[in-house]
Amino acid sequence: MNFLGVNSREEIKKLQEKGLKRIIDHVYNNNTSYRNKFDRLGIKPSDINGLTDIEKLPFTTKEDLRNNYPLGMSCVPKEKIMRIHMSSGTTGSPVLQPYTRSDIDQWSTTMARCLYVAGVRENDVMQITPSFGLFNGGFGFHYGAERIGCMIVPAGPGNTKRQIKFIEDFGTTSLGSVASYAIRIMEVAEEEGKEFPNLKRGVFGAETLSDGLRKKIEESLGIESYDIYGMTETGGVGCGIDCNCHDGIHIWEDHYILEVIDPKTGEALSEGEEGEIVLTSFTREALPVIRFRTGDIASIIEDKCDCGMPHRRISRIKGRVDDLLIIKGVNVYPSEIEHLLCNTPGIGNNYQIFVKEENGFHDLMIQVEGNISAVEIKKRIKENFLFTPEVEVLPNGRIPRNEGKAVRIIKNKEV
Ligand code: DLL
Repeated sequence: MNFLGVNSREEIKKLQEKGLKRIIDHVYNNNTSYRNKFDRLGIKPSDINGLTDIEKLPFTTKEDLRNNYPLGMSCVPKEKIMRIHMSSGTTGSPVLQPYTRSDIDQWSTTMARCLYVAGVRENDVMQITPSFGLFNGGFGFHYGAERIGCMIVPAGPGNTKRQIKFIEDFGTTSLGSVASYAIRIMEVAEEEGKEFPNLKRGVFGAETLSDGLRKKIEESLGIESYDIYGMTETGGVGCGIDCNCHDGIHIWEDHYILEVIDPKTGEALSEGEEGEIVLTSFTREALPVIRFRTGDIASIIEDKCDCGMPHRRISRIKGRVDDLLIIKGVNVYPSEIEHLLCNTPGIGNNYQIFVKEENGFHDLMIQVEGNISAVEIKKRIKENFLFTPEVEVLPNGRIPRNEGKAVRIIKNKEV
């Protein structure tokens, strides 16, 4: 089976041009919410004749999807829907993504490609630790691994000692995980003095993981790790992954049109400029998103990758637009603080940042675990970011661990 799909940029461009036109017809003709939005702006499907016309189209936001909960943005009759997935978010209605048979096939194709690029083959054993439920992670890994034909251990999250036993008992070669759960597996394996000679790779995503922490996990578990990207709105995990050059995440451009915009003005940015990732899922049927504002910050990498794949890359996700902290006039993403903490000897793998926000400015209190003085950490942060936060060093095990995504940024709460 050809897991890699396309071979050249010309092929991608042709698919995108045809795909954009087809998907605009589809959403306009089959969904009143999309049609009303286009009509209000005086846009007709016949106005979209080439890729550059995409800029005429309005963005789709999380709010649009929330406001149309449950199936107000679906473009197919309910009988065609075979599945739903959902992300709860922190406020308001959940965001729901319906899938037709064709969407599940598209998902299997893109996820199989991700796993293939990470080196997963038929003779591998893939242990899937994200949950199988409304969260898309577990099923996404499952469909990809099933398409490849490897042995699947659908462990789901939690019970880390049992996960470790499974890795040993089944000779797991490939671990799929939400990034912070990989940290948990590493910690418990270290506590128990376990080594995993069969384990070759980890496919981690769903949240930012600094290079420092990624390296620690790789060294401790003896694996190569891959950064997989995706979200509920675009049809789940699997929009892209880094290849073994590990220099940015390839986005599968035969399924997604990639743009980067200035999050404040909405204007398109050039390759190399950092901004908000915008994706159009032009091969999906039930709920294709048109110019979806992901809220994720990254930039498009200009050069062609040494691996030879024609799909462009984005830099690792730096954080979310609303994660940006402004402290004494300095703009910083929590992932940059994480990177510094990971490269500071004596600090453990878990941290929490408590943020107090007043009039758009932030004050920080950072909690870490480890054997290091708060004064030393403050000094390092001051040297790198020119501000001094409050710092508290706790004994190991005091910061709560999660089985899903970690809660690392806590806003406006008294400690
Ligand atoms: O987190 C999908 C996923 C599952 C990806 C398992 C990877 C592994 P949602 O719950 O809808 O879906 O959350 C999507 O998670 O907009 C990003 O902010 C963040 N995210 C996803 N992948 C990465 C990544 C899943 N590799 C939101 N690096 C996205 C950083 C990521 N953040």
